[in-house]
Formats: sequence, C-alpha cells, structure tokens
Amino acid sequence: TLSAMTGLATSVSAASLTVGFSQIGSESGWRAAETTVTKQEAEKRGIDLKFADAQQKQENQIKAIRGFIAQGVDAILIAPVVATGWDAVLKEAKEENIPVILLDREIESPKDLYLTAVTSDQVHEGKVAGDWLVKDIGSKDCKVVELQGTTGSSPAINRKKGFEEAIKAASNIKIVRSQTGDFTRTKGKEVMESFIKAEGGGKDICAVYAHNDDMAVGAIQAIKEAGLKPGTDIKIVSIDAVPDIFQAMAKGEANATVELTPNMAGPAFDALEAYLKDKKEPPKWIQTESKLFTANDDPMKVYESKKGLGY
Ligand code: GYE
Repeated sequence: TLSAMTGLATSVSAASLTVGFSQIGSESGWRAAETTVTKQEAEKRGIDLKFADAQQKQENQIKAIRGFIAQGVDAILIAPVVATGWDAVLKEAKEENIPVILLDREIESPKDLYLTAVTSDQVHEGKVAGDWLVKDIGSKDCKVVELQGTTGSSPAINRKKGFEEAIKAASNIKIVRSQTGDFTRTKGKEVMESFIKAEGGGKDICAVYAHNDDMAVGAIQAIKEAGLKPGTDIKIVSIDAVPDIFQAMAKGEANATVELTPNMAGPAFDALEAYLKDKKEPPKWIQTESKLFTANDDPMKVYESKKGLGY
C-alpha cells in the first residue's frame, strides 16, 4: 500500500488492508453519497480502496472483480446492479480466499459465496411507502403510477412487492401503470410524461410511487410541465431521503420518503475487520434502518441535517 511505501503510519488495525470496491455507477443522488461515504470510511481506517465504476453494467462489474482477484486484494465490496448472474465470479473469489461483502443490493447466489450483505429491508421500504399512501388517501379512489428501479435489481423487485402488499387490502387504490425509470431523474421524467399522456393528461392520476427519490424528482418536473401540481393534484411517495426530496417537500411538491443511509461501508468494514482479525463470522445480513419522513417533518431542517453526509 501507499502508506507502507512511504512509511507513513495510518490506522493501526487496518494499515495494510487493500479492498476493491465494484460500484454500480452514478445513477442517483443516493449512489453518489454512498460512493463518497465509502471512500471516506476507507480513508478513516487506513484502508487502501481500489474503486471501479461499472457504469450500470454487470459485465463491467465482473471484469473489475476479476481484476481485484488478480491483484490479490484482501477483500471485495460489491454493489450488485442486478440480483442474478454472480455465481461464477464469486466462486473465483472464494477459491482465492478473498471475502466478498455485498453493499445495498441483494443477490440470488448461495449464501456461502459471500461473507455478508449490508442492505436495508427493501420489501419493508415498499410496505412503509404503501402504508403511508393507504392512510393518506383514506377511502377515495386512487390510481397510482409506479416508477420502478433498474429491472432485475433487488430494490426494484422488493420495493414493488412491499408496496403491493401494503395496498392489497385497499380496493380503492390501484396501480394502473408501472414501468422502469432505471433509478434516474431523466428516465423518471420521461416515463412520467408517457404516463401522463396515457392517463388523460395526468388528471386521472392520483399518486406516483417511485422506487427512488431521483425518479420522483423527474416525475415532479413532468407533472409541473403538464400544468398540474405535484404534491397536491398528484401525491408523490418515494424512497432514499436525499436532500433534494426535502426541498421538494418544503415547496409542497412531494409528500413522503423512506430514508436509506448512504453509510453501508461503515458496518461493512466493521464486519470485515472483525472477520480478518479474530475470524469472527458476521451474520449473513446486516440490516440498515428504514425511516418514514413526510412533509410534516420540517423538511428544511432535515435538508440541513443531510449536509456533510456525502450528498
Ligand atoms: O435506493 C437508489 C439507487 O441499491 C438500494 O440504488 C439502492 C438503490 C437506491 O440508485 O437510489
């Protein structure tokens, strides 16, 4: 490592750890914050972090992981873009005794192929969003349009499932359109424009459920351009709790979000250091918190409190 070469002392426990991080890309504000926080956490602990941006492609992630294995890193962090297709490369890492930790998304591979996964309960997030809508709408009829995350990703699959569970008993609430917006603002706006066209210029739409805040922000823009009021004419509920959604809430243009911490690396490095030092096996799932925020929660105060968290 650099610290070893220059003779500079860094952190005692992890001074010689080299960790590869295969990040998905930079599709959302939350993702950018996770990247920043991971780099900060590594630096704090004296970990030499090798960072690879896959630009949303699984094949780039697999290439990067093979590169990390060839370099002989001490461990690998992966934020897996989709849930399937990881078995082969994870077996290669296991054969070289390189522990792998998953960040923020789950996969369908056998659990012995990775050390642990640091994620939120994504079904629960969808459920919290759906429960909020059921309560907010009451007995009115409500047509919902859904902006899904990246097709085949665990948050898209699970957040859809949880929301559907929450609204199942409310026969007045129906999802009338559902399409992927790939977790991006641009796509969220584009897809929302097509939903508005298909649903009577938007007047028939009662609520947007977006699998992340960035797509919600794109949808808010599309609603405004269609001459409707987001937050009142059309309710907006999403997930992540990025600063921008609190600004939208403060303006009355968004209604609720479920918080997701960008600090997945902190718990991941804690587990890794304990494992490498004392052979302490972490649980297979390290769950982060999910908290609901609504427009009544003093959004500008929350906005301010998000400063310095990597966004
Ligand atoms: O909610 C979204 C992102 O994988 C849980 O990915 C994460 C999601 C996050 O880009 O904004």
